[in-house]
Amino acid sequence: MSKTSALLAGLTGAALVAAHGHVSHIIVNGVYYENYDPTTHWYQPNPPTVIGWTAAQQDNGFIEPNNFGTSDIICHKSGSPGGGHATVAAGDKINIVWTPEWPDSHIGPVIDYLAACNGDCETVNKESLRFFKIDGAGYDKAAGRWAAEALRQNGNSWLVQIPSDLKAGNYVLRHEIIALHGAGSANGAQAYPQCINLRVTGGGSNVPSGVAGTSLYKASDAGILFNPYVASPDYPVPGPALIAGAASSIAQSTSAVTATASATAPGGGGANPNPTPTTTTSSNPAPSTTLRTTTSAAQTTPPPANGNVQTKYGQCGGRDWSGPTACAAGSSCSVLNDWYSQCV
Ligand SMILES: [Cu+2]
Repeated sequence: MSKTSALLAGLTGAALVAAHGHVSHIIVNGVYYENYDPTTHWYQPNPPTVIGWTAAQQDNGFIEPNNFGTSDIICHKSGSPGGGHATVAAGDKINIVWTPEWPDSHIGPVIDYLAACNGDCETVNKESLRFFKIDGAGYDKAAGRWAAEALRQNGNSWLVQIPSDLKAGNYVLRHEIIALHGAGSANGAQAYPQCINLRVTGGGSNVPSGVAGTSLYKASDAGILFNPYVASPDYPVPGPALIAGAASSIAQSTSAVTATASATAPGGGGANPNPTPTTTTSSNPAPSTTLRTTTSAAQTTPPPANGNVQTKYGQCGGRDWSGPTACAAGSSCSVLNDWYSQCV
């Protein structure tokens, strides 16, 4: 990691503690692949070519249940394909690493899907993707914890195994945490989908059928409108059934990094410049023209919470909460339930 990227990582890491998160990288057999970073790459005129999908998640935010029928649920807000991919073998275990720290209040399931691209994933139409579920963990009664808590305890990472009999080809991996701290109320769940392009080698002939991203969940699903604040909850993981032979999750562990690789561009050539995102957002907190023409850390990093003021989407109250209760300008503290209030 260069001095500059180390500085960026340090600055953004500090600012994200009170926010949510995104997948920062994946590790495949010790090899580190950088993911799309919405808090910096979004603002760069020529962001690096990465394996992860570009999305308007500059706030590390989420998709709300009322939008589960829109294309934003497929690969996050205004998602568009990553410019490259990582290569994995069928049967490989991939460590998917989130930015530190996933908020401990954000309990809920961790779910992984694959969808065949039937061609290059870098140019795929996301509406054509059909996702099949390769794992999906909710509440583990034996361990007494939610999958998102297990992820936190596993170095903010999740280990996913590519089915060993999967047919070789290009696939989008859709990894997702659904936070349930507000899910006892209508439209209170929060989906954090993260999409990554994979070329799967080896394998067999298995081509599971799947469903469109816009058909994965409904706001009224039992696992979406759900009060998690009960003893030993009976939680139904939402979405389609697991594919045959799949487990809800594999044994979790972290992965050591022994090498770093760049995303492979389609056709196997060198890295191409990633197209500048063509979508814009009116909720961008700062003038986009300024941000898009600069790459300095100071101007691409969201302002950190200042002392007693919580950043937008951060926690601002709830039982046993001792942190800030005031919200940054442009947001106000909203009580979601006895356990959690949020700056929105
Ligand atoms: Cu949140």
